[in-house]
Parts: sequence; structure tokens; C-alpha cells
Amino acid sequence: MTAPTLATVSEKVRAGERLNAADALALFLEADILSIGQLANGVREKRHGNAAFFNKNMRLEVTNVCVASCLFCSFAKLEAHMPGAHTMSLAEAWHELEVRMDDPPGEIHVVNGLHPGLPFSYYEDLLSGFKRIKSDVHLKCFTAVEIHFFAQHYKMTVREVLERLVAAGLGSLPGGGAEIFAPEVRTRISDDKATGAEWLEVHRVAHAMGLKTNATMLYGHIETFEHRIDHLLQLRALQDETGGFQAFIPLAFHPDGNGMKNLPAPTAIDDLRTLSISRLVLDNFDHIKAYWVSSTPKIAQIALRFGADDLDGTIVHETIYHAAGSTSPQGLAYGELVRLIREAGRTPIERDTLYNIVREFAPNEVPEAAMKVRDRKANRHLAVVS
Ligand code: V47
Repeated sequence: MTAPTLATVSEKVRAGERLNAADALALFLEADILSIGQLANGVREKRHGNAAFFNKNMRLEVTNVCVASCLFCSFAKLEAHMPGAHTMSLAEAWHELEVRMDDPPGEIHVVNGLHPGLPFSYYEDLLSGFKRIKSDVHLKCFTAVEIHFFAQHYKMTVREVLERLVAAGLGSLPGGGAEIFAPEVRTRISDDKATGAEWLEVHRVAHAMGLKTNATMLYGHIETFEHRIDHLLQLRALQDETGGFQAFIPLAFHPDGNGMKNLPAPTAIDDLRTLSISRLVLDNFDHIKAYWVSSTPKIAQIALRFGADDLDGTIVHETIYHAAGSTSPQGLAYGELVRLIREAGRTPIERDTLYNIVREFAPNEVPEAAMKVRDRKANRHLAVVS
């Protein structure tokens, strides 16, 4: 059999045929990034037309104390008494939502370290406390790695952990902690937490309970293209089985302040290529997110023409990537997200976590907040001119 080429892969995509590992590798080795982007864009437009989704969310890391020592992590502290270690009291965590209640987030996305010294009730109370403050807030909390840790640490099954968290208000699982599934990479970059198979099993159980979840892949460190492809194919296989994934989010490795700081960060071309290939390989995933914190708002905006249909959200106060040297802002104003999407020629659609439409913008509609930014800029400009 002859090796796949851009032409044969393009033919398969146009015919709606599923890509295999060799097809994906041909795309990783292909120089013509614009053709790959165009193919992915075609798939994206077939699914979503001109729509580009975003949401109003808030990120919270309640503790960075973590028994795992991942080589890529610039955020975790091994022990609670180490300098820089922090664990919020429940009142402090709830306060983060309380102070935003004049313009509340629709979603709270919580990712933490694996803290060995907290009772399980801390996490249940955390969730139920958020719900007390805002009963309709969606709680997208705890990666599969955290859920796996809870099961081991508190001696429960994964299902029991999830059932108790759902009873406390959990709405869905975020996609973090997936990194790269292949054991030869995973054992080198994160040896002391859930394996790839365990990560997938947590999502399998969550899906069986009717929970929606996301999936990520941390790329651009020591893995090869073959490892990335293997990762995507394992996600695709689980999605065939359960249908429970909503979105896939490729995460660009940030090297500052961690055990792989000698490595360069992935380039813009790698970011766009990886995102486009993800769109093409994950033919059973509805959404591909360009996470602007990881890739920068500018690359995320371009990604809306390379296969992405979602920009995540306003986020507000991200810390994991900023610890690793991200130069993206810590949050984006609602109006700024709308502007990024519009100027990419897409139609901004505010969604909730489960992709129900919250607000669709008419072609020339400018959100209130964006007008304020524009007026401020205009005033500053006029002040300079006058
Ligand atoms: O699990 C940690 C990654 C993840 C670094 O589900 C790093 O909607 C790059 O999972 N360089 C957390 N990446 C973020 C995450 C996420 C983000 C956006 C949306 C969703 C979603 C999930 O960040 C971690 C880890 O894989 N990470 N350190 C680093 N130095």
C-alpha cells in the first residue's frame, strides 16, 4: 500500500471517511499548513456553520498542594508548609463567587492539586456552597486525575466519588490531566498519578452516569507525533463507545518554571497544525476548543479558521498557565471575546457549559461592555491627538 499524501487524505475527508494513524502522520509531516487548515475548516463549517462559541466562566484553583510531581507543572507544591503552597478555606473559595455576583459567571471550572490532607467533605461542601450562592451555576470541577485520586485516597469507587460530588452539585468534568496517554511518555512526565487507562476509565464511568466531560492533550514537550496520534485515537475510540465527550482542547506546553524548562514552547504553526489535525481525526467530537490562555488570544482567533469552533470563556484569574509563563491575560472581557470572534468573520454565540445557547449576536450588535472598551480607547486616542 502506498503512503498517504495530502491529496489522498483530502479525498478521504471530502468523502466523509475516517482518518487512520498513517493519514494523521502524513498531515503532521506535511508542510502545507494552509491546506490542512482549509480541510479542517471545511469540517468545522459543516458542523457549526459560521458559529463560534464562548462562555462566561471563572477558573479557580483552591489548592496547589499536590502529591504528584509532574515534570511540566509549575503550579504544584509538594507539601502544605512549603513556601508558595496555598489552600483556600471554604469561605475564601465561596468569596471568589460572591464578589462576582453583580456579573456572575455561568460556569466555575475548578482544577486542583492532589492534596493528601483534606477531608472529602471539603470538596462536597465547596460545591454545595457555590450552589447556595448561585443555584444555577454550572460546576465543571476536578479532572479525572483528581477523581481517581479521591477514589484511592478516600477508599471509594470512582462511581461512588462521582455520585457524592453530583449530589453536592457537580455538573460535568473538565478535560485536564490527560497529558499524553502513551506509557513511555507518561511515566517520564507524570509517573505518580492516574495512568492513561485510568484517566479514560474515569471518563467512561462519568459518561455511563450521564455526565458530559471534555478531553485535553498536552503537546509540544517530549512526545512524538505518533504519541499525539495514539492519544487522539484512544479518545476517538472511547467517544465511539460512550458519546459523552463534548469538546477536545489541545493544550500547548509552557516551559517556564518547571522540570522541562530547557525545552522550547511549541510554535504557532505547531499550535494550528495540531488543532486542525485534531478536528480531522476526532470526527465524533462536536467541539474543538482553542484555549486562548494556552495558545494566546491571537492564535486562538486564527484557530477559528483552522478547525476550532469555541474559545472557552472569559475565565477570570487563571493561575496554572501563568505559573508556567503564559503571557496571555488572566481573563478576557466579554466584549473582547465577541470582538475576537467577529473580526475572525464568525458569529459569536454565548453558550452554557452544555452548549445550550445563552445569547446569539446579531451581525452588528455590540455588547455593552465592548462599547465601553471602544469608548475608552477612542477617548485615549483623542486625548493624545488634542
Ligand atoms: O491538566 C499544566 C495542563 C491542564 C502546564 O475542560 C499545562 O474545558 C501547558 O485542563 N504547560 C489544566 N499545560 C487546564 C485544562 C483545561 C483548560 C481549558 C479548558 C478545559 C476544559 C480544561 O493544564 C492540566 C495540564 O494538562 N498544564 N501545566 C504547562 N506547564
